[in-house]
Amino acid sequence: MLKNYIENVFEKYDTDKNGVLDAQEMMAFFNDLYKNMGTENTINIEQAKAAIQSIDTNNDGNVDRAELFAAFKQLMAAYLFDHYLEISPCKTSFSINSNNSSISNHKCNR
Ligand SMILES: [Ca+2]
Ligand SMILES: [Ca+2]
Repeated sequence: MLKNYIENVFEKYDTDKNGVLDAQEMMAFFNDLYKNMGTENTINIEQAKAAIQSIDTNNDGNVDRAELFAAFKQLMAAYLFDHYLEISPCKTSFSINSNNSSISNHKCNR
């Protein structure tokens, strides 16, 4: 389901057909997404670049299918947690501090 969606996104927004979304293409994608959600929000090229940076795991400056897939999975998980289960994933994750071997609850910074 999500995979098909990702394919459609690339079909539509990867306008130069090089298999990755660059900042221009991401900007078009996000702005259409906002329009479909009925919000007046738009993002500019700088915001598109920042968005790419946050999901660009191999740091090539572009978003490939796997990166977009991972980003959407995270987004949807966060959304589901927030809206349906009313617990945020960041509230339920713990980390072990190797310095003093304490276990700390992650603070939600969203
Ligand atoms: Ca492209
Ligand atoms: Ca990349």
